Amino acid sequence: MYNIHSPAVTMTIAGSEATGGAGAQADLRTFQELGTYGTAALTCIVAYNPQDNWNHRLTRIAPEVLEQQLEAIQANFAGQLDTVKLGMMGSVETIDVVANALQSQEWKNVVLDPVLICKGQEPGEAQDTDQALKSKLLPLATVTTPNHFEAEQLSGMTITNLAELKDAARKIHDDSGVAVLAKGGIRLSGPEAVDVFYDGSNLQVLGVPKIGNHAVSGAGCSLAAAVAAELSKGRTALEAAERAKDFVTAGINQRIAAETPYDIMWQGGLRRKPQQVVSPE
Ligand code: PXL
Repeated sequence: MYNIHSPAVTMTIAGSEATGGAGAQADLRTFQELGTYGTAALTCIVAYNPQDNWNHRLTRIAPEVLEQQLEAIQANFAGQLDTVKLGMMGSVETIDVVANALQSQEWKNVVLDPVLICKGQEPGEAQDTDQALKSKLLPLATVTTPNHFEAEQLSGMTITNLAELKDAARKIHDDSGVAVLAKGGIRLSGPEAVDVFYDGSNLQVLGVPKIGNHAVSGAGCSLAAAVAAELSKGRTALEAAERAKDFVTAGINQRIAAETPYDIMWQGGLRRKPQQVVSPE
C-alpha cells in the first residue's frame, strides 16, 4: 500500500556552491524545510579556494547542458511546476537559456535573486551579465529580492537609510512591474536589520533586531528560495516575504561555524527544538 503525496513542486536555477552554504544546495534545503519538493538546474559550479583567501573558482555549465536539465524538470512535472527561483547565472548565454525556459510555459511565481556580483568573473564580462539579467530576466520575474548593493545597481540610487531603501524599492517596482523585497540587512545603520517590501500598492517595512554585524553565507539564497516556497503553497507575496524573513532570521540565529571568514545560516532554524528527555524519578 502506498499514498500519492502531492507537495508543491519548486525549481531553483542556480549555481552549485560545493560547501553547501549558498546556491542550489541552500535552495534545496530551504524548499525541503518549507514542505515543497525541490528540483535544481545548475548554471555553474563554484569551488571556494582555501589556498587563496576562499576566493571563488567559477566553472560554467555549458548552455546546452542547462537546457537539458530544464527540459527534464519541466517535462517531468508538466502541469505541476509553476514556481521557480533564479539564483546565480554566471553568463549571458545562461541568461538566454533561462529566459527561453521561462517563456516556454506559464509560471505563477518567478522569484529572481538578482545575484549581481558574480565573483570569479572578469569585470567586463560581469557587467554584460548584469545588464542581461536586468533586461532579460527582471521583466519575466514576479518578485525580486535585491540586497543593498543590488538595489543600488537596479535603481541607480544611493541607499544609506530606510527612506532611500523605500525609494529604491519603489523605483525598481515602477521600472519593472515586479514586486520587490529590497534587503537592507545589516548594511544600514541602526539596531534593526530592515527590509522593504513593495508591490505597487503595499509598502511594508520588515524589521528584526540585528544578530551581530557580519553577513552570513546563504541568507540571500535562502530568503529568495523561502519566498518561492511560500508562494508555491499559495501565500501572497507579502505573506511569503514575511515568512521568508522569519525563516532566515531563525537560521542566522542558529548559524554554523566553518573555516570560511563568515558563518553559514542553518535552514532548520524554525524547527521545534527536540523535547528534553526527562529521566524518570
Ligand atoms: O550568495 C550568492 C551566491 C549565489 N550562488 C552561488 C554562490 C554564491 C556566493 O558564494 O556561490 C553558487
